[in-house]
Amino acid sequence: MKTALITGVDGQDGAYLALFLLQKGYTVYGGFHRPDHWRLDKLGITEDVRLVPCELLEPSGFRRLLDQTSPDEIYNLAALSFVGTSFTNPVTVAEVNGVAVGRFLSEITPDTRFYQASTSEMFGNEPAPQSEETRFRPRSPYGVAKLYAHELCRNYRERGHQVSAGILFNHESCLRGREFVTQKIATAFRERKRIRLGNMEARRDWGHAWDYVRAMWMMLQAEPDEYVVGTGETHSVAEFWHACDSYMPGSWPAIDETLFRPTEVNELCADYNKIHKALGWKPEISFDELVEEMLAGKPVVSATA
Ligand code: GDR
Repeated sequence: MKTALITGVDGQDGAYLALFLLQKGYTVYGGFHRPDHWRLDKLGITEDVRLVPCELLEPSGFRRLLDQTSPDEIYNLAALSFVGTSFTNPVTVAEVNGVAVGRFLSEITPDTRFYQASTSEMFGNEPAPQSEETRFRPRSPYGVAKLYAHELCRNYRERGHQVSAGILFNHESCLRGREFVTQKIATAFRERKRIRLGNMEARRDWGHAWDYVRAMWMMLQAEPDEYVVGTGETHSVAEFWHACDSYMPGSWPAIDETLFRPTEVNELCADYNKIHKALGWKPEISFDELVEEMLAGKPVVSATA
């Protein structure tokens, strides 16, 4: 039986990945920062995950975590994930999303399989569709910090370590935090409230997180590499709003200039050919199914489903 350590187990991806790995028979350790296990509760797996405190900014924290858990596979999902606030706290974001990854990598043996959560934010405004060949030009402190970690992972891989990185495009579900635009919109529809939004012309490639945790696992079963993961479809924020509106009518949002980002990423759309050809991965949950789930507020998968 294999043992996996997931940092950031309380986040959307951490919770889904824990469920996925438990279903595969893994012993799953879940690193958490502040205990907030509502997603694990919702998936019905809180009792099955071995929860361990994980302090990313504490230099000896990783060593302790590794000694405690002896993992075959590590999925490093812990991060400050909201791009919007990274503009006002660039230093903390650099420490958590960048430097801490270096601390982790320097503690593991070359044969430990390590997955790093990289992001399409690293592409900035490079023309869509973006692939592994696209130049990185991040437009936020969040993207800059993630790019540092991404390049460090590449360096460790070139030195013979089993380090892979998934360049994941936006991925959502009903477990998404309310600060992200899809959940903000879906919640407004569910609660029949009018909200304020920023740039509704921004375009994103929105997939379902359940499909994306499968891609993470597939990467760690193969030769270490980096892969773009997305759907190849792009929609504007306004289109996401209209998709919700077609299921249940809502009130058109007020536009709030203070919610615009100082530097925006205009259009993201994944060219996921590499992972499809090399590992056979493709998304299985459609945009419409995603919207339906988010409006219903109930996960399509769970331990009891
Ligand atoms: P993103 O997701 O920044 O792409 O990062 P987010 O949902 O925050 O923004 C998507 C787009 O919507 C526009 N927008 C708004 N965004 C938010 N949050 N709130 C609003 O009111 C609003 N109005 C318009 C934004 O300007 C943006 O263009 C997500 C995160 O999960 C990252 O951690 C991850 O790395 C990337 O996806 C891939």
